Amino acid sequence: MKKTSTLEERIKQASLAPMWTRPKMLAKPKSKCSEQLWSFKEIKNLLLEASPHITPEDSERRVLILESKDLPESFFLSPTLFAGVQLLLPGEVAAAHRHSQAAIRFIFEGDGAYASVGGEKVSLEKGDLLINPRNEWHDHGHEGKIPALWLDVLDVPLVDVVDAQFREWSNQAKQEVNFTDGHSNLLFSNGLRATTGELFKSRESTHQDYIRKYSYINSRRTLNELMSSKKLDPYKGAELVYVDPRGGSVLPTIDAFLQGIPAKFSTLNYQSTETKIVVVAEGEIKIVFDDKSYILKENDIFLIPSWRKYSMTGVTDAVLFSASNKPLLVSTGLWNEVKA
Ligand code: 1HN
Repeated sequence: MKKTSTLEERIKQASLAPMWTRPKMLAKPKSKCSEQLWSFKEIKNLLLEASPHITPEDSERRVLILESKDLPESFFLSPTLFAGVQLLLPGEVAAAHRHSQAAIRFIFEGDGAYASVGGEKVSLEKGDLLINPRNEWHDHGHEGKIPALWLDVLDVPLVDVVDAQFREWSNQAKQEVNFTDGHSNLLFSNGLRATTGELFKSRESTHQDYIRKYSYINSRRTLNELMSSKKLDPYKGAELVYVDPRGGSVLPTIDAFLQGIPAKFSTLNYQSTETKIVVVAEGEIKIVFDDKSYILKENDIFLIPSWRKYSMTGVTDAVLFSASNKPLLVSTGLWNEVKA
């Protein structure tokens, strides 16, 4: 006799799922990843050990991925961000390609390295921030003497989840240099903005002009000026956001910040829906949660997940670089913060 299937089985066979068995929605965010600290020294040593075996030709790039311990095998830092540390040795070239994932890079060390982004060749020094919009050609090279290391932050997981990956290799390892270092900075400086040329195009168009590099020397001068005003914010100390001079964040999905925390200054408790990756550019800080605290030394990297309440204290005078998915939250109405 034919066994009649249960209601549950027939629902499943019809490619349906009963919502009445689904976990209830969360009352507040509970991040899929917890906070996490990476030691720069450890990453650098592992990359140097790997370097004789892995060349930039073998791998797309010589990168150690900062993979959240809560997202094993995902290759992701968080549900929307990818982060990795890249090593390029003197004389090496990381060949030109482009893709629909957008990137920023923050330089740890390695004077003499350069990046060509959208035809402009920019030199890289400690603390510089590099912008690599979606679908923009880029290659890296190194004409200096010491290994170059930088942090890559990309919106890879987001591009993955919306099924919008595109990638292309160039037939030339190094792209033609059309503009020398400083071209894009000059076009946007002195309180002027071009109305002719490429600059008037919308940020969605490719091969537009934008600032390739925010040099640390300049950003640090602005931060000094803000800190010398002695009006520190109780939740942030002194903070600057890097902006696209045409308006808004440096990338549609990623914001970047530079923050000063003086020695012994403690910020008040703060939480928000952004997921933030923090790098200590100078000095040493302590990050305190209600159940744990962490000490971060120069170049160390830290992940602050959504809705985790924290405060920061300068162990010494400290400067922090950070990047977050805030623009994504703001543009979708999901930005939320609590100053407690
Ligand atoms: C990429 O193109 C680079 O160009 C670095 O240096 C890291 C991670 C995922 C996807 C593309 C680079 C990357 C990447």
